[in-house]
Amino acid sequence: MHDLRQVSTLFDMRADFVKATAYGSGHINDTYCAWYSHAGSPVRYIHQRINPNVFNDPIRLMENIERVTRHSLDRLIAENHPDAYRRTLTCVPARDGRPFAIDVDGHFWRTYPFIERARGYDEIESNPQAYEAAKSIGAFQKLAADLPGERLHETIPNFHHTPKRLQALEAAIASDAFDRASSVATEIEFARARAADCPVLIDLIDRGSIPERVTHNDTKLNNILLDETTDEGVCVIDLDTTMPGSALYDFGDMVRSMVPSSREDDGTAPHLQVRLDRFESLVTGYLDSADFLNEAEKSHLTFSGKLLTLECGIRFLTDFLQGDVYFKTNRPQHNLDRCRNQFGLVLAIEETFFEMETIVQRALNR
Ligand code: ADP
Ligand code: GN1
Ligand code: MG
Repeated sequence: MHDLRQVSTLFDMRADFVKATAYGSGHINDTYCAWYSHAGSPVRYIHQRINPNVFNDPIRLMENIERVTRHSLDRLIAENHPDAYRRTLTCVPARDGRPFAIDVDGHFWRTYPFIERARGYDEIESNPQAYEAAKSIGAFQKLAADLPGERLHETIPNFHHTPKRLQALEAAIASDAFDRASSVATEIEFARARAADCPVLIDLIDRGSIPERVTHNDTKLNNILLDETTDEGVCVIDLDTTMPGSALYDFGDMVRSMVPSSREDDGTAPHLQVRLDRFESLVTGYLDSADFLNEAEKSHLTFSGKLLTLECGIRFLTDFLQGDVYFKTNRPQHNLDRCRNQFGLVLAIEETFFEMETIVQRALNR
């Protein structure tokens, strides 16, 4: 636990610090919810320590986030949105005016207003949630498409370069630093058997068939806050990986997190299934806002779900072999369970691929 009272002094809070607790279930950053008294009224903020093992250039990362969130806010205000500061993250400035602060240990921190009356879900509960979340991501991509200025920084280069993710797995198998490779022979075999899938999207991007867009790149359900009473999409959060990418990375990662019949870390899920009803809601919600997709993008929607799930499973397996250094874990085989779950979902998608395609076609032809 960091000294959050101390952290709070680094920002221009204009409110009295009361208390803070660790918050959320993100796998990457250290997130705290802090209560303040603002001229006597209770108000909450999020203080977040940026994970230095994952992001090696926090200044550029925050430059991206500052640009994207200002652009969203400007748009919302121009539209006279009554809820503008709840519909986008906004950076609370540090004492020196920058959108981040550095503590005595050299850690980078940022502060956001807490988005109230909204929730992020680790596990989906209903079809309207899939519809709303996906609609929010389509809208986010649309808004990001007219972000003025230079190309955003790549905060994690090759983040969704699936062949490189497979290479990283091979390197982890070769070094086998924790002597775990023999215990995961089945999972290694599963990944290797799908090597031919890995370059499909990257090749289409390289050939120019799929355009580069500004995308979020980490669109799992709990990174989209939904209104706690209506389920309406309220705010897209976790903007660390918002950078040049493919719309299909965002769509595929939503499939990964919203269609399975189990939690991401349930490694023993028997007969993990694709919930086709969830998938239909997801596709419909996404297409209702993402009205800019080209033919190559449209024809790879289902495939992107399979690929992003495979890629994520490969990343969990790699981290397991490397001694659990990237994703936060809270039990010894946590990453392995996550990997098994993702690979179970890949299989389920393979088995229902044609039904999923039919749903996509139906949604496109509405
Ligand atoms: P990580 O990169 O570790 O996933 P996130 O930015 O996603 O970090 O934050 C972790 C969790 O904290 C989110 O899933 C969400 O539940 C919560 N959270 C983050 N920012 C806010 C915010 N501004 N308002 C409310 N909840 C937030
Ligand atoms: C991480 O940060 P979080 O928990 O929202 C990861 C994603 C993975 C996801 C798997 C920066 O997302 O890429 O898909 O875990 N984020 C980063 O749950 O690596
Ligand atoms: Mg997150």
